[in-house]
Amino acid sequence: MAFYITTAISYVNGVPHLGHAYEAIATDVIARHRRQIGEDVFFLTGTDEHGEPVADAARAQGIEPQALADRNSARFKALMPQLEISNDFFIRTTDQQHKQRAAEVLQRVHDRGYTYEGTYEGWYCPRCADFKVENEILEGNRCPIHEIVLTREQEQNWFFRLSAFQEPLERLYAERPDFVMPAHRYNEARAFIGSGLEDVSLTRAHLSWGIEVPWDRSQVFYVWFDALLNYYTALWYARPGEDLTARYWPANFHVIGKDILKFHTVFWPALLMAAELELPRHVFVHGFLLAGDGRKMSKSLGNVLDPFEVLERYGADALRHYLLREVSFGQDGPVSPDGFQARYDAELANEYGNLAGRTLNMLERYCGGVVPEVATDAALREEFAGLFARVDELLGTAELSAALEEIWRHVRRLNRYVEENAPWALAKDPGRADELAGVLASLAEGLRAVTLALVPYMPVKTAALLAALGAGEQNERSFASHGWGGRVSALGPLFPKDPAPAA
Ligand code: ME8
Repeated sequence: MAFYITTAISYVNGVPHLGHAYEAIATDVIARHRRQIGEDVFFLTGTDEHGEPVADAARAQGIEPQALADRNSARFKALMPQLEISNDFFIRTTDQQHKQRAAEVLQRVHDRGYTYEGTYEGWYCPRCADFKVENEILEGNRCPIHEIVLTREQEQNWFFRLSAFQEPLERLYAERPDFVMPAHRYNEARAFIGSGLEDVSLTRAHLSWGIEVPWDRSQVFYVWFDALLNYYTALWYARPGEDLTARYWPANFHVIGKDILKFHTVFWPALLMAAELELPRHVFVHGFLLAGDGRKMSKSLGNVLDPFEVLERYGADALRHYLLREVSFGQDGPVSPDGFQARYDAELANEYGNLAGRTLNMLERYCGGVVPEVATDAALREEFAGLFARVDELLGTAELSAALEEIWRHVRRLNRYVEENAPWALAKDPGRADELAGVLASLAEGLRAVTLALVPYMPVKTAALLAALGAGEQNERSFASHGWGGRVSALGPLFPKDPAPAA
């Protein structure tokens, strides 16, 4: 089964920050989970390189927009392997093929009568590259996101007949209550549509940094239409010599932040309808990571927390775990170095790391380094019975934190199982050797099960642990009734306390 998932594509007027990392990580967890259950996944991410914000930032630095885009796009691209992101392609909207394909789609929208020439006048935020409607504007004519003063803009350009899609969009929302998730974002999008759609400007006359409008060379496309189409154009050229569109279109999941809801839940489906293309199955809207000061973390507010420091010292898995554990996915939530440290120590070093360490040690010490091939504990098996089904169900609706909580409950259960059964005491009594073998087979199997469930979240450490457990080939997503006889090998602390920075 094909499964196509995307992140938003990042603006290259700035450099990557924790919010970008968060979105990529969350999307990656879903992609890895789908691969794990055997689906044919295509995972897209990339950079959004045209438009006013990039042109302005380049001008301020005295360089060409293309030079700025090249430099910053490379930083976003380099971040992906550092975060262990398993994207299949990295699109840049300055790619020649994207420009060609996007222009073709927009030409079709024009040919089908959904554009017209007009004069646009409104309050404009150059950072958002967006005109603001009256009820969004803050006091003193300021942008609700960037808090900078908006400018009054007027120009002749081409309009997209968004209003023609009022009824089709209302029908879409009535028929598909899971089109936008979570539910409060669906309600927000539906309310926006319900308040009445106005046509929107599709092109820009005063800007040259963009995709040329094929039927009017004096204009370039408004960056949002160019950017949204990345989800479609990428499939056409991501794999040289092969067009993946039929295989993966439409997208199953677009993962985006709440500030770009309107574009993805209103403009995007309308644009696809205008171009006669199939609509995505779901748009998942996540919240914002907030800085200590409680505001959105963003480059323009200058309160960015650097993910690179955490990565350098603790590695990608620890960051991935922290972000998805700390902030309930779909909500806003604060993140901080102290919060990271507390969770790292309590959950990774103590709970999971210790469980792994002592299980491996006891297998070595009491079982000659082999997972006993005996029956596992029936009661524990019962408690693990629903784990994978529940994780699959939660991840199916992008409830990443809830699924992780479900897994973590089982990690804690295994630590209690160790305490309850005290294998070190059993080992002192030769008459209880069978009991000891059963306990350690159960622990090994429990550890294998939670670790397999954690693979999408922590791909590096889980691979190392599964290998050390001699369970590298044991991909069965269930709690087996027997130990598998794997040969255990030594593994240093999975999550060492106070690790030294990587060399
Ligand atoms: O919006 N917490 O690009 P972008 C969580 N180019 N997510 C955050 C965040 C934070 N503090 N800050 C930003 C754009 N994001 C457009 C998208 S898609 C066709 C074009 C999220 O670089 C933000 O919500 O400003 C968005 O989903 C993504 O990072 C890229 O933001």
